[in-house]
Amino acid sequence: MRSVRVPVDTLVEKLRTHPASAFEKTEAIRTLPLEMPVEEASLAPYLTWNRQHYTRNLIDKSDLYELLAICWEAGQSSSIHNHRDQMCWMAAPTGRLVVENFCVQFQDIAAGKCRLEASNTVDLTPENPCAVDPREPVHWVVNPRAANQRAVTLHFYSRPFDTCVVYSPEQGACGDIRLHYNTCTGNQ
Ligand code: 2CO
Ligand code: FE2
Repeated sequence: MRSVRVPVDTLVEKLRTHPASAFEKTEAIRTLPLEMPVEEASLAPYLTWNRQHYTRNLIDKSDLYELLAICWEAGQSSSIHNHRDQMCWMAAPTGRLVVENFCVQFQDIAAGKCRLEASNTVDLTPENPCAVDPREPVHWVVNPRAANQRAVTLHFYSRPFDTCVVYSPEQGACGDIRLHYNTCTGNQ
């Protein structure tokens, strides 16, 4: 059953009631985007667009989590990346994206070397929010060019998430990067 959409502020109020333990396993937050799907109009203050790269827009942040709105032009994708030892949940109030997961067969981050194998793909749509599997946390997110539409996704990260490892399976290379916000209009 689809629930009635709510303003993003209502979702934030609800998120803030969750104890630290809710952010340590996938279950509690996984169902939230289905129970409280977000009204697209309420995301307007957080939407920015860049033709070169998806944009990361902070909505809310505490010691326990951060919530971002990510804006994707048609054809944009993330790099292949991990979430370190943190949790990640994703919902798509607007758009139909694809998450492709990878299995890490070997990695030596200090040496910048890795071997990845493509695993499964999951649709990230309004009907199907996703939780990153902590046992297989490497993925990329694609807003397919063929979809021919902009997409807006909500990303819930357990604890503020400001670095990750990015991977190039073709080159067998990996390395740390820092993540930045394009906008920080939300509460911090
Ligand atoms: N993790 C990426 C980021 O925060 C977005 S893709 O899916 O999590 O930039
Ligand atoms: Fe991710």
